[in-house]
Amino acid sequence: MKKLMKQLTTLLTVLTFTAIWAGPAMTYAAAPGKAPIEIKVRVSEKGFLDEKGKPYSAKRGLQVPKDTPVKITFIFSEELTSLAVGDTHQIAIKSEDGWKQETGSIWIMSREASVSFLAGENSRMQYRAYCILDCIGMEHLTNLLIQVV
Ligand SMILES: [Cu+2]
Repeated sequence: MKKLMKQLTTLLTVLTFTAIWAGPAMTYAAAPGKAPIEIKVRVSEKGFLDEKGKPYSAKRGLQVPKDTPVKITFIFSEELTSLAVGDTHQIAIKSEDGWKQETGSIWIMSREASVSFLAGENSRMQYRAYCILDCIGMEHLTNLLIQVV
């Protein structure tokens, strides 16, 4: 009896791992040929900035190709001379249908956090990224538009 229980436990463990590994594989199978893209976005009291430090705005957002696995990495980029260097940010990304994901928090000692999603999944056309914590400059961290093209 004990031996049978042990075998069952082993079987369950194997099944669990199979499910974990099969999950992401199936997501990618739905989008054959589309290579994943990674976008880095800097976060500071000035707002969301591109890798060169140029701000995103209502008129200047991100565009991601449909059916492409997208990873957006947010990078804590406060200047050391600013009070905001003591801040913590945490970014949520939300779509028009209510789908939402949150990054971990980013701060001076842990500067990067990401969200990953399949662009355009369930007919989503647009996403919006914003900071969900009280921070200096939070009025500039309310509206990074990500459009599916
Ligand atoms: Cu913030």
